[in-house]
Amino acid sequence: MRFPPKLKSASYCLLTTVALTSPYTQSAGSCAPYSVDQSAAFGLSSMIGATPVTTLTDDDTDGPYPIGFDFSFFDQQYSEFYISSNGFIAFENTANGCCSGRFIPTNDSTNNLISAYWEDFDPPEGGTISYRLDASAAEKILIVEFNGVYNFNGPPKPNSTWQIKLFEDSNNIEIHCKSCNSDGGLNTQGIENQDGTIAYSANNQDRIRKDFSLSNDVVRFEFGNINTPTETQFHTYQFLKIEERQPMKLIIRTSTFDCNPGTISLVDAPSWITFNDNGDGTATLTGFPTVTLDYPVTLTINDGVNIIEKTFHIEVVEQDTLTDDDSSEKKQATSTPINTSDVEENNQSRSGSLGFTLLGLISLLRVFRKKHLLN
Ligand SMILES: [Ca+2]
Ligand SMILES: [Ca+2]
Repeated sequence: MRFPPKLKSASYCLLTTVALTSPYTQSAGSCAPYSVDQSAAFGLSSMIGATPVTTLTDDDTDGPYPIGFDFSFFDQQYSEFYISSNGFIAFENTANGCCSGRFIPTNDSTNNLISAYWEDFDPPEGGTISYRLDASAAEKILIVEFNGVYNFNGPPKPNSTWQIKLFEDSNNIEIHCKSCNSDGGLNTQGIENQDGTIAYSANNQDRIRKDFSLSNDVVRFEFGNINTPTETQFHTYQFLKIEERQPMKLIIRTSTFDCNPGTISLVDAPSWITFNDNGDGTATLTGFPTVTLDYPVTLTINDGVNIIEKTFHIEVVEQDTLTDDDSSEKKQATSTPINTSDVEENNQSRSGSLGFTLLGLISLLRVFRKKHLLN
């Protein structure tokens, strides 16, 4: 469902996490257990004899339902799955993902999932949701179908039809979008691992929290087809914008040519920034900026063979000047990414006073704005 603008804004910052960016076909800091293939033939499977799922209401998850075989997802075995009415399935009873497709990977309340076309869907408005085990071939296939399902506020918006298929032997995943029709919201298609640290999606980031539609489209996530990085690189935006007098926690992600974590070192940064190499291919920058300025920060990764140096810019702006319109998409458009990118920030430096952890610069700022408004 959608909230009235003011209420939605408040709820949004409590329920939603937003990362500035997200990967694509592999995670920074590790080698990839999946490859993404868009060359397979599109085709919806027969749903004759399928089990209907009639209990899903708006913004709801239901399950567990039987997969029908043991399925390996990011190296974990599952025999059951859950369905969210907002367009994804999961291997644990996650939040329902209201009310639009989120960034993946993001460690939030919705992880461990396969998203065909995550947005604000509302099953009671029409269409059917069902699942079926196809055991007609040597390799069993689980098919989960959304057929003619409407977004919230339903007709006259166009409905959407897709299938998610899980394959027993290969542990591959296919998403077949017959008609995934945007209502102008932000959709997410892809897969995300158990702790929200690795995700895969087709077309780089064009299907992660974006307004897109698909017709007769298929994406296959092939398990065990290792995408070994061929170079050592930073996965973080070159330019970041934050507000003054707010605690900053910024995670820099890197990956190396051999998939082993490199050593990240600080070369140059303003005195208010504290640097830590986390030893897992990430480094954390924390600090409390009090002066508005453009601050260059220079880091290196040592992958054991070469040392890669990169300079980032953190622009500190006046308080309350970043608006909700400073959406991550706009930031993304105006930033210069260094290859792919991944930036996270959370409010742990607030001593847990909010009782939860947020990832994402935008969320943090929204929380502060909300607190400011409430105070
Ligand atoms: Ca997540
Ligand atoms: Ca919904």
